[in-house]
Amino acid sequence: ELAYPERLNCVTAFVDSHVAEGRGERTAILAPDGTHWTYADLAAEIDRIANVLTGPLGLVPGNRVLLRAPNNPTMVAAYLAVIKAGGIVVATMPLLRAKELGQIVDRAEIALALCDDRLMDELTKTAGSSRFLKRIVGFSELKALAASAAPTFTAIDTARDDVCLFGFTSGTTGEPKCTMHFHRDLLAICDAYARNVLKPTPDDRFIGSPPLAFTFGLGGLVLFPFRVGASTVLLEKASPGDLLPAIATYKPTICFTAPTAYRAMIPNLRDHDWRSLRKCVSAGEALPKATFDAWEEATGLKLMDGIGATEMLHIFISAPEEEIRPGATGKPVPGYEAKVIGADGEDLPPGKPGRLAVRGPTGCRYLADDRQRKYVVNGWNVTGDTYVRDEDGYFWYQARNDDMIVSAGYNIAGPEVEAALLAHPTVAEAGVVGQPDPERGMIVKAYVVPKPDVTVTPALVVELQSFVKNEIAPYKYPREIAFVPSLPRTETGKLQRFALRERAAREAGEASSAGLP
Ligand code: 3UK
Repeated sequence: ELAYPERLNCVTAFVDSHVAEGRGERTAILAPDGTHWTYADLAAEIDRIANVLTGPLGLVPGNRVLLRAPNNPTMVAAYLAVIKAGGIVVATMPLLRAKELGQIVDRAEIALALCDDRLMDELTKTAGSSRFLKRIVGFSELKALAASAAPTFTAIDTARDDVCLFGFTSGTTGEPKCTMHFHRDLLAICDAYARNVLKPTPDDRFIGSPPLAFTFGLGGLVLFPFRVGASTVLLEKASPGDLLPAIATYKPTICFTAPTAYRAMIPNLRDHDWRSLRKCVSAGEALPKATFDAWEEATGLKLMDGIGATEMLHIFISAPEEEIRPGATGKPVPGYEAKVIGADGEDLPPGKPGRLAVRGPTGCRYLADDRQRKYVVNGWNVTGDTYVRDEDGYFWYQARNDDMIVSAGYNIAGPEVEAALLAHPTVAEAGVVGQPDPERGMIVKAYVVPKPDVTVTPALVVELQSFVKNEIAPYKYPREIAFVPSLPRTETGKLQRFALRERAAREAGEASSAGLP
């Protein structure tokens, strides 16, 4: 059981404790702009900004503050300063446009925003049409104000159950949902998942790609390193092409990114020195076994898969390296329980696919949203994923519930067909959805990005089809395959299946050679 004191401001545990206990000179943050902040430097930055927030910017506890920036040191200092001052952080994805920012501002009733100067335009447009947003402070203005503020600030005496973070889901279906998390939740993900599964030490150095506005990135690039006094490398640009050179430069030991990014890095590993890495975490989407195998073959490292969700704050099913079962997501993180349930909420036995339900130290609290009753049922969080549990308690991902393809009466999980295709040497990426079909209801349609230098021919279509029939049950093979230069993805690295489904619906009925030259 995780027990935290009744009065708790989590920033004290993430930063101040290291300074107070003599670790102030250890490195906290490194960045390509030359930043090298010790924990003492970070603590002073946070405190100066907290003084600006509570002084000239008029923040009072409970106020929500929007943050908009790429992953950089000022973003992290501002993030923790808002929380230390008793405010609630609402971090936003850098690619969001004025309309989406406006939805967030209105839902969260945000009056103050702190924004990287390079990303001001869309936010300024939002402010023009919002009755809530009153003040946008650019990072350069914030730094100027902070430069003349005092470098010490006493943390606001919040309760462990005070909200400190609003996490917006990406909203692939309908409006984005706003989830609320407490001070203790930010510690709980470190003390459940990180301590028991990832097991970082103070000498670890973290790196990765997820935006800090995505709780996968917040945990992996800020909270997990800071909980143990380790260091983090913050990259504003972290595509697979940027990540490998950064790994060679900064020699990190732990990497956080999406399964597709690991896959994209494999062919280029030989050109960069990645050998400092000792642990690699994959989340956000299912990790295909072919990607796990290829990464292990190239590096000798086992990718650590883990399923997390904005609603749960971070990862709740995963496995320490020595317990990894390739192809499975893992077992419930210590402190969490998980089960597979049927249509009426009944527990299903091992081997039967059903909806995943979890409970533990973190959980879903939507801000004023009817969907709460759908996500949390009898105290269990129902994530919307279809899973199978095996006899040994490992959980095997099948699909998002709405990514199941029903074809001629069969239930086919798109990700399983993708995983089969990815095992073929010509396939770089694959996205599989249902395409409306007059006879079968749906047929399995695959969008395939071929590896560079692969010549796309009708024979390759046939070859991929028979390859899939050999890998998995033959009825699951893609009746149509279209070759595409890239697949649509969200800023969090997820395949945008709804976009592929729309495309497939448009292409329904066209020749099965769609996409061939
Ligand atoms: C899917 C996975 C299979 C799954 C997240 C780690 O992804 C995160 O949060 P989101 O709210 O999406 C949640 C949904 O994404 N998913 C995530 N990881 C996996 N599916 N295998 C996986 N390993 O559908 C889940 O319901 O964007 C991930 C940490 C924090 C996060 N917020």
